[in-house]
Amino acid sequence: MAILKIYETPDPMLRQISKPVEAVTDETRALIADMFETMYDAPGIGLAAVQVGVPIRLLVMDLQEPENPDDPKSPVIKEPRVFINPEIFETSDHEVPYLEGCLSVPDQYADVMRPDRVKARWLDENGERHEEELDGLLAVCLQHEMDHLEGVLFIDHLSKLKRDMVLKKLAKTRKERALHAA
Ligand code: GNR
Ligand code: NI
Repeated sequence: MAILKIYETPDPMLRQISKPVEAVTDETRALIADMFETMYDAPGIGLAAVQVGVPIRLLVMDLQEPENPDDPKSPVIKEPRVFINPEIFETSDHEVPYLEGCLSVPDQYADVMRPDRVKARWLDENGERHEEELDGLLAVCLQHEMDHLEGVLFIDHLSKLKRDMVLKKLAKTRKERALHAA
């Protein structure tokens, strides 16, 4: 297993359109294991393969929600999920805002509007088909990850003014980091 490099904006890798996974093999499963290790290390709740430089339609997710949301010391429930060649075939008409972040736009957060429920199908790490209606953070995260497969970042959903603000803050954070590291 290995922690992989996460590509960050404006790297052109993140603008690639990811290709369908033709067959779920041991090689796919090795990449999935590395992606989980990379995601937990970051830490993040989702990761698309293109974010680690492999533009294929594969993403992993683990919402890692606390058992008791009112008690920060309660154990987190780990629920790793794998989505291969995911498709959203129905979305609700009701959109809700969610404060999103992205490992490829580090430490920046902004409200993004998305449908609050989606029906999706996908394959898992064994090549088995799944079809489910998702809501809450799971629906938000799946849509965020599926955007990555199309070369889209959450900042692309913002107004130009807001996007430029986020990118300016990102540049500032990077400059400060470089100073601290020196
Ligand atoms: O870790 C992540 N948190 C998050 C929070 C709100 C909405 C989406 C996400 S996904 C993000 C990890 C990531 O960049 N996945 O592509
Ligand atoms: Ni992301």
